[in-house]
Amino acid sequence: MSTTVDGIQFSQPSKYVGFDTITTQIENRLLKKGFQFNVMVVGRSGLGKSTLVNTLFSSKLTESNGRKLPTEPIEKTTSIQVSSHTLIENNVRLNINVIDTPGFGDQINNEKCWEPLVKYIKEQHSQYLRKELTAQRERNIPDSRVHCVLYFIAPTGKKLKQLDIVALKKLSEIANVVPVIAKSDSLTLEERAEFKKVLQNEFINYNFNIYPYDSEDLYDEERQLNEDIKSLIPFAIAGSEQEIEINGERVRGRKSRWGAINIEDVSQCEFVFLRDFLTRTHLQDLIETTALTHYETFRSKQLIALKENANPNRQSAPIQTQSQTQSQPQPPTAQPSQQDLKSQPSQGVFPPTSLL
Ligand SMILES: Nc1nc2c(ncn2[C@@H]2O[C@H](COP(=O)(O)OP(=O)(O)O)[C@@H](O)[C@H]2O)c(=O)[nH]1
Ligand SMILES: [Mg+2]
Repeated sequence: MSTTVDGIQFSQPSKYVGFDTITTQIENRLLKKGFQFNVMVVGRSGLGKSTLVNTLFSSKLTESNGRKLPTEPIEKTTSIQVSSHTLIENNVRLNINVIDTPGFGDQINNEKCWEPLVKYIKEQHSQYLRKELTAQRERNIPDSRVHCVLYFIAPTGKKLKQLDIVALKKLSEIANVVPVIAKSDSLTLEERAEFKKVLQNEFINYNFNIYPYDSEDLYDEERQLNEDIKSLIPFAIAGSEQEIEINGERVRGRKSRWGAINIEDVSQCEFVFLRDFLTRTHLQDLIETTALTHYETFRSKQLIALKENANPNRQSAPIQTQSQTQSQPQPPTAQPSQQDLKSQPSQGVFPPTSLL
């Protein structure tokens, strides 16, 4: 029996062929390979970044003791520390890289402390591109591209600081940024709702490109889910690696000045929304959007710039030097500026002429 829709003939084989197992075949192959998820945590020290990562994956992925005394030295610049872990749940292997950024926002002058983060993200794109362009490229190129930046905002109740404005702008141009209100248990529910409104307005005013993005490819229910998530962002979270007893039940929680809170109770804190968003509904989308949007943008800019450089008769303006670009901080704009575009090759991120 066959039917024709829009000129395409649909028919069912007269006996079972078995190609419907292709989804299982794909699944088996993916299971064998495992999944790679790279998450960067950004925010001043002591905002609970390490605690949250450990709480999210219910595992000790990183040391979460913060700086305990004011006398403890702080990092002189933003440093980057990557730790790798493999988690297994029902046969699914998830390799997680946690990219910690100690020292971010901890200096007296924090003007440029976002630069090492942007450089790191671009370097991972650049490394991937280099591997992709070699003649004998690997079948599975190791993926160190940053799939998600969790950006921790201090629970001040006030408008964004200059550092947050610039860092959020720069990071959201090149990666999936998910802002969170850190340690939200230090605010009352009313203060929290008010603060969230302030921040949502700030995001609109500064035109940040916050994940998840609108796309024409989404089904209606996916679009609705994204709308719901956008209304929650920035998630007001609290993390805890400890269990406490509330009403005779042992739950993951913390004792705060408002009493004890169960961080898995959505009426008290939005940790569960964040966890479901990152792991249960958008994990694959974060990975895919990094590859298909952020990396793709980087890749095409690099290849266009390379082509222009290779053509001595090109008409375009000369590429600017690093010192020129650094001395002119850019006002926040929605799209990467022309200057960003031209300046990338000169930042030494990607010198692959010899590879082509
Ligand atoms: N009140 C509160 N304290 C937290 C929270 N998360 C972490 N902490 C505490 O804050 C301190 C610093 O946490 P840590 O995760 O090391 O911060 P990091 O420097 O941002 O990685 C530790 O004493 C944590 O127990 C939270 O959500 N609420
Ligand atoms: Mg830490």
